[in-house]
Amino acid sequence: DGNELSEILTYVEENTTDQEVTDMFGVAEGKNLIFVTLESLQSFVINNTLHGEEITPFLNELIGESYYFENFYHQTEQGKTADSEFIMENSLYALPSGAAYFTHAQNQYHSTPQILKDENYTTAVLHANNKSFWNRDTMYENLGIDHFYDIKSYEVTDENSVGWGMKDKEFFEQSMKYLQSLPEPYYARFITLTNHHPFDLDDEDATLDPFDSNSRTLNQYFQTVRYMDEAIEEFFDHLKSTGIYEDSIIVMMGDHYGISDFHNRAMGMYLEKEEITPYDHVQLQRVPLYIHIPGHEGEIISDIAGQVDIKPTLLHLLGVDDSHDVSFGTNLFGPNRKEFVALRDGSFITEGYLYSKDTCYDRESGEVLASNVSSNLLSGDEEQDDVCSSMHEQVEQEMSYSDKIIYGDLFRFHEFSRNED
Ligand code: GP9
Ligand code: MN
Repeated sequence: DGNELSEILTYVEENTTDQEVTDMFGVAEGKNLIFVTLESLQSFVINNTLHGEEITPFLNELIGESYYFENFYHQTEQGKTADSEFIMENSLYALPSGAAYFTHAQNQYHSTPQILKDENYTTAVLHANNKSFWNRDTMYENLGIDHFYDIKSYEVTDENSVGWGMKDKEFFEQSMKYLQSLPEPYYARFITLTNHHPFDLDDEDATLDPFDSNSRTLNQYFQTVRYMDEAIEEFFDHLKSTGIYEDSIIVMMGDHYGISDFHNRAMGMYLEKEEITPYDHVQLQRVPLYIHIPGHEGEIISDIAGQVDIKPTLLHLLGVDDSHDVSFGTNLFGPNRKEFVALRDGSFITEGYLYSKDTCYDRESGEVLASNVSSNLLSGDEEQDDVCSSMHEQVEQEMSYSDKIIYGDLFRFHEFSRNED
C-alpha cells in the first residue's frame, strides 16, 4: 500500500538517487537515441583472440571512440532478454523467478519511453520475431512504445534466416527504411537475434574458425559473435550513409550471458584456467556497454555498473529532469554512484569486493577473504567480515523493495510529477 511505498521512496532517495548535474548533463539533448541489444554477448570476447585472431575487430575499434564500461554486469534472471529490457527501461530489478513481462505486464510503470514521449520523442522497437514472444506486444503498449516493428515488418526467407530467425545483417538492412520514417527525435531500440543459443551459422557467414573443445556451444559461439560484430559494423555504415549517425547517440548493451555454467570445462580451457570458480562465474556475467556520442572521444570506464543504471544515465545524457523518478540505479557519469551492483542470484560486486555463494572475494585478485558470510562464521578480520555481510543485507533489502513495487503494483500510488519551469 501507500505506506510501504513511502518507506521505499525514502530508501531510494537516500541510497540510489544522484541528482548532481555534471558536464555530461544534456550533451545529447534533442538527439535521437538508438539502442542496440547485443544478444548473448559477454565481455570476455571483447579485445580477446581465438586462433590468434581478434574475435570482435569492429567492437574493439569502437572502444576508442565510445564510453566503454568494462565492468558492467547484466542483472537478468529467468526472463533473459525480456528481463534485460525490463531492467534498463524501468531501473527496477528483474523478478527472482518468472518474467515481469508475463506476470506484471499490466502494472503501472514509469519507463524511459514514457518519459521521453513527454519530451516529444517518438519511440519504437525493431525486432524480427513474433510480437507476442515474451509478451512484448502487451508490455510495449504499456511501456509507451509507439511502434513495434516485429517479424511482420520484415521479409523473412529461408535464405536470409538461420537459427532463431532472420540474420542480423539482413535485419539491420531492412530496418533502415523504418528508422528513416520515424519523426525526429526518436528513441529506437533494436534487438538482435543471430548470436543466440545454440549459435548456429551458415558456412558462408562464418569468418572465424570454431573453437576446439568438448562444447559445441562454446565452439560455435565465437563464430556467431564474430558475425554480430560484422552486423554491427554494417549497421554503423548504414547510419553513416543516411546521416543519422551524426544526429544520434548510439548505446549498445549485452543482454545476458550466452555460455552457461554447463560449459565450464570448455570455458576453463579457453580462458586457460583450471576451473571456473564462483568468483570467475560472477566476472563472466560482465556484458559490454557502449555509449557513442558524436563529437566525444569517450574513454574506458572501469567503475562497476549494472543494467539498472542505464535509465538514469540515458535521461542524464538527454538532459531530462528525473528528480521525481524512482530508480534503483544511478547515473553512470555522476559523482554519487551506488556502492554495489547486485545480481539477481544474490551475488554482488563493490569496488573492493565480490560476494557470491556466501563467500567474500577480493574483487581484483579473486582471493577468498571470508567464507560463510551470512551465517556469521567470521574470519576474524573485522573489516573484511563487515564489508561483505553488511552489504549483503542491503543488497537483499534493495531487491526486495524493487520486488514489492512490482508485486504490489505500487507505482499506482505514486505521482511522478516533474518540475516544469
Ligand atoms: C527472442 C529474443 C531472444 O525474441 O529476444 O530471447 P532470449 O531467449 O534471449 O530471452
Ligand atoms: Mn537474449
